[in-house]
Amino acid sequence: MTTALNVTVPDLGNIDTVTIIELQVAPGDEVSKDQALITLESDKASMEVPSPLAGKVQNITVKVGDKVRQGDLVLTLLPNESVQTDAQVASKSEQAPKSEQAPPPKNETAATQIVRVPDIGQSAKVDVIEVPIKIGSTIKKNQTLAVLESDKASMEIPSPIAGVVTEIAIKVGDKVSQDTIICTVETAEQGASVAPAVSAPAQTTSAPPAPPAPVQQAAPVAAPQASGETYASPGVRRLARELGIELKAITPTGEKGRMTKQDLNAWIKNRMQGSGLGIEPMPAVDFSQFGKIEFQDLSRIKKISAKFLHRNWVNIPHVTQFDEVDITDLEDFRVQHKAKAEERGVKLTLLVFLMKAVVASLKAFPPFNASLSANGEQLILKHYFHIGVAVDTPGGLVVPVVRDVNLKGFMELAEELKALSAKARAGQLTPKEMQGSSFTISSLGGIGGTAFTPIINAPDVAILGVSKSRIAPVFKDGTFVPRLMLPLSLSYDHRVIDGAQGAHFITHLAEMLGDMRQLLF
Ligand code: CAO
Repeated sequence: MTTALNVTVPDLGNIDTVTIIELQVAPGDEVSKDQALITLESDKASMEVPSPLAGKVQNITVKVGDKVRQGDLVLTLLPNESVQTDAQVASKSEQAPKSEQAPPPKNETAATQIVRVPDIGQSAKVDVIEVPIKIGSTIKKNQTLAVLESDKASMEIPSPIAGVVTEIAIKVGDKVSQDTIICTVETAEQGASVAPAVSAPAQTTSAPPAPPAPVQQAAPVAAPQASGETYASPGVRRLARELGIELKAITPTGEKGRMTKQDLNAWIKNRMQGSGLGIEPMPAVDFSQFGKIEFQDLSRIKKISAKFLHRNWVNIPHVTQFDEVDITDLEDFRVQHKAKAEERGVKLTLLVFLMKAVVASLKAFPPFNASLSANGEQLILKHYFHIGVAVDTPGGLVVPVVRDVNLKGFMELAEELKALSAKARAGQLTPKEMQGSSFTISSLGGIGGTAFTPIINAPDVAILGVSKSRIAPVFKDGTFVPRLMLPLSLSYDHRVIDGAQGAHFITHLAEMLGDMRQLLF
């Protein structure tokens, strides 16, 4: 039987407590050996707790924000291969023996300070992954001079002094260890005092460097706001580096301006979506610079529909055909039968007549009652007539489907529409009730507007937008007469339907709505 393994906080050197700043795994996740599980941070540096073995995360006993000490349990792991011990497994940091001291650069002067790599808590050489300074840069005290990364942690090396960088001794890709010279800094004051993490001042060129500082004094992570640097865990930095991504391009959302893995993933996703079209993604704008703002979460439905609407909008070449239909006689008929419908507890609105008229036009023009095959080479013609109806709900737009509209009468449709829209507004529609449409109607007629361009509810190939009817003068039999005109906006997929078919369809629909008796044929 596989024994669960306790993974604990590793040796933290001289650091007493650290904060959990990121959980990189969740219960149930399969992890490989050495995969980062959790990111810890002191006020000086961040480090990752690697998985001691390959296996499955069973339980996580800490959460982001928790303060932990060396030996504290962070999670339990079910190893892939059974282990013979129930001892706790902790990732051990190697103790840091003093490394050899590099000689100081030749051009030291009395006002020049040499800055060296402090005690980084390990003897092995680590990678230089960023050198965010240039020769001639004026730097502040605590400004990051270099970012170093081992396979367990990344750390930013702050400048112990303010001044001007006169020489840089390292570059990205170099391997460094304690006391490697980073740069020389010309200070404002001669003989200015240096932090313990830094070598002795230049006037003591021949003297050995000052003893390296303990790790907690050596590697404070510069606050991003203060230094303009990016604040990210080693895993995020590593991934960004592997993918050639400049972390500075990404807006961090983590605590204290920290770049999280989610920030990086969201940025990559956004780029992928954007680059698929060959266009730049939307830039992140800090609107607070222009005035007071607040954040409001989008509703769940809005988030879901946003994806589908965007997908449909960019994937389908839309054409929208507009028309105005004379529904004067239809409205008379509707008003005549309204009371009868009310007796049955339903509202006989224009929508049910539109649904029936649309079915007649779909029968006359089968490509409108179809979907394009996934490879784009075939039209799938449907012999059923299920009509999607866009319903505005407090949570956002949903599209329940009324099935077999061709087989149902006006009253039955009115009843079904009433039930479906009530369910939609109560957020009780089942996924099945929103699937299988062959054509969709989006009616904004009860609200207003003269026309709009509806987005096709793929895999449908067309959608009918309906705006508010109004009395307008129509020239008929040699004179202007007041008629009730209904604006229609038909969007169709131009890969499937050409302009002439679009115009034929809407003209046919106008005829049906103009004289509903034609539905009998
Ligand atoms: N012109 C003028 N009046 C209209 C009309 C039109 N085209 N369509 C409906 N009306 C009237 C109705 O007759 C009703 O009037 P009374 O209250 O005086 O009887 C009133 O407007 C309200 O109608 P309704 O909205 O209750 O009923 P409906 O059958 O027309 O529509 C439904 C039902 C569910 C489609 C609708 O309520 C709705 O949610 N529409 C919004 C759909 C939407 O958001 N689409 C946008 C998608 S793209 O983002």
